[in-house]
Amino acid sequence: MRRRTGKAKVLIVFNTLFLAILACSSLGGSKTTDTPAPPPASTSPHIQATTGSNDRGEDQHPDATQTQPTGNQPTNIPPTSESQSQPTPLPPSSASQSNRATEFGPLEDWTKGAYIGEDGNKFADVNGDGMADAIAVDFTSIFVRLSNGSEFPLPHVNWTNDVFYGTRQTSFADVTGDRLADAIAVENDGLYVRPSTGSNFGTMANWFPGGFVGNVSTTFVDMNGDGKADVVAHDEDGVYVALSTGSRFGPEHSNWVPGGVMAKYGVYFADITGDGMADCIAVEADGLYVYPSAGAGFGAMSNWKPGGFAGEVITAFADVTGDGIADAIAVDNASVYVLASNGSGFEPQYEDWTQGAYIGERGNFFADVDGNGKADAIAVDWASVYIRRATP
Ligand SMILES: [Ca+2]
Ligand SMILES: [Ca+2]
Ligand SMILES: [Ca+2]
Ligand SMILES: [Ca+2]
Repeated sequence: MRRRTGKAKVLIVFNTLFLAILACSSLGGSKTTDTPAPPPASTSPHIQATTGSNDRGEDQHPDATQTQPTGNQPTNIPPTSESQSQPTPLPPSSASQSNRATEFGPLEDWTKGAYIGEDGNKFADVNGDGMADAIAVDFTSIFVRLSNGSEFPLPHVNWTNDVFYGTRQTSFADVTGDRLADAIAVENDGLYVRPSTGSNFGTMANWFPGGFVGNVSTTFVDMNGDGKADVVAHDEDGVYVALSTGSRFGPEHSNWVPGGVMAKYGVYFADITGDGMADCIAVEADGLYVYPSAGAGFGAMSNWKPGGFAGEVITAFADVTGDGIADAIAVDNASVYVLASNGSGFEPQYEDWTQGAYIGERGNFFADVDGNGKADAIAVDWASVYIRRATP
């Protein structure tokens, strides 16, 4: 990870030509992109082209709650359209789906129209009211539509009034510890942060001069439980962690998994033990291998789910049950399944929380948009942003 030679500056307006082209097709002050023919999937080939970096490796998407755009399936596919095409390690046949305490409720349209960021959509609570907001990262600015608990109403507000995105990735996490999610632009030469003021993203600072980027993924999550999101750079040979001081990362950092950990269905970082410190979960075909965080390193690894649990579309980790412990979520072509964590293991049975397909054309996300303490299921389509709330 870090080393890196890049010199790309976040604010450099590169690729003017491309931007100009984009300008024609988007913006207009309104995030109402008018649904062009989707060539979605990978958000930004043009961005990579400008980095001058060639060691991107297998970029996976970072946060459990922020996932890669998926495919071309419409949201809200009726339960009948199950496609069995892909192999999944998923739902162990023994499982049953009875007695759900919670599930994802009816489909709700929260934007009433297209809301798509040129460089992706993200969901994080940027104003600290406990409800995750809808963020559209454009190449010109970052726009926010605050949640009011039942929708993401207009207006969409420009929170940067300037170009701010990372050529490697743009993330949102509370790195300062005030419960407001901040904007982070990941560049090869640094981690640029603009802290949320509650109504915009403030002054930019480089929180890790020299750069700190994972070849596999770069994730911002609280690893030591102090309320400030730290940075995790996942490389083939290790999981490098640099803690947040509240005003920068590191500079000390260490490899929490010497020798490295890689997994067929991805490696994720989320607090599945419920102690406030994010753990490392390696999703393999034969299990969910958990490395519990001890604050300055991981404790002994163990397989929490022999038999495996992974999604055909994506696998994610978020607290959908509302007990403060992140749960495992598998988005399959046929349905969305939840495997709840009890803090020391996963429940024996997974549950079907949607009773039918629920796949966003531009990605599935899990975040608590209505502030009831349970992460909700978000599907970003070309036409709108849909929510199915974790209820009750
Ligand atoms: Ca909010
Ligand atoms: Ca921390
Ligand atoms: Ca939970
Ligand atoms: Ca919720």
